[in-house]
Amino acid sequence: MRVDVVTIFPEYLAALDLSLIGKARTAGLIDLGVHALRDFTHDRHRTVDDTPAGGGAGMVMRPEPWGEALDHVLAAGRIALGDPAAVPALVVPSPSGVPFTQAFAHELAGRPWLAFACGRYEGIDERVLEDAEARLEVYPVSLGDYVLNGGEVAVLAIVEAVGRLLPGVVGNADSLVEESHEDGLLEYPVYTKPASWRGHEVPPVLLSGHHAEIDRWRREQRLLRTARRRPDLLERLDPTQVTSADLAVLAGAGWQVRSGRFRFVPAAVAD
Ligand code: JCZ
Repeated sequence: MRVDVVTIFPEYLAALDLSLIGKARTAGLIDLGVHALRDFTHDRHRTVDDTPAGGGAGMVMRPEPWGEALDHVLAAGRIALGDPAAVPALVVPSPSGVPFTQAFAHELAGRPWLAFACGRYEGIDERVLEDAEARLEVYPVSLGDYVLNGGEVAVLAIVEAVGRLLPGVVGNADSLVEESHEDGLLEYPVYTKPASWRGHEVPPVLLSGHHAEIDRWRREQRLLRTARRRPDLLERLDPTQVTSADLAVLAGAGWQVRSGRFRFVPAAVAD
């Protein structure tokens, strides 16, 4: 997969030299191009920002360097890929974007070419996205409902989430399937040795050697943890896709099926 990133802080992307993604690059599975936005300015001060039209706080990224940078990414990537008609998906991190999910990571992992535009300040002049839409698919994405200072940290997260899904990047295929967010439930808690530590015990069932019981216990932990921490995920779960044992576990935690969805039904209070 070809990945291009445009940023005013190319050093930020040095983290992609490390660990899993670094190995994927060394193995030739990911070809990363990092581009400094200021290289596409023409003034003495290499200016990338200006005051917002209509007034207001902060500064906005000027369109001209972005236009030239994206033109360059398109031309350089087509040469690198040896395909003069290739088109990248352009991902633009923004707190106003569509939520980034594991499903979207899978979708991006199926593409041969991703480009990322890292904004700073109050964001990028909207016309840059409008102009790009005429040539490529543009995806404004949000990592979550909190505000970062720029798109770089979001790009690190997205490239890691997508990169580890590429064939050959994560060694053990099972570790990709058995994960939170792959089937709508959170993962079960994990433990290692020693069996007793600071008075906290590994749950005895995990040391029992009864594989069927261990599987049952882990399933129950996933259901209860999801109900407690992420009720929004439970509400999206299809009740027809779970077992009657699952229904009993959830009912014990106050979750019942109403109109074909899981709903939390508080226990009636005696008077
Ligand atoms: C550019 N500020 C790009 C994305 N989920 C999320 N939170 N914050 C961002 C983000 C913030 C930014 C820019 C300037 C992304």
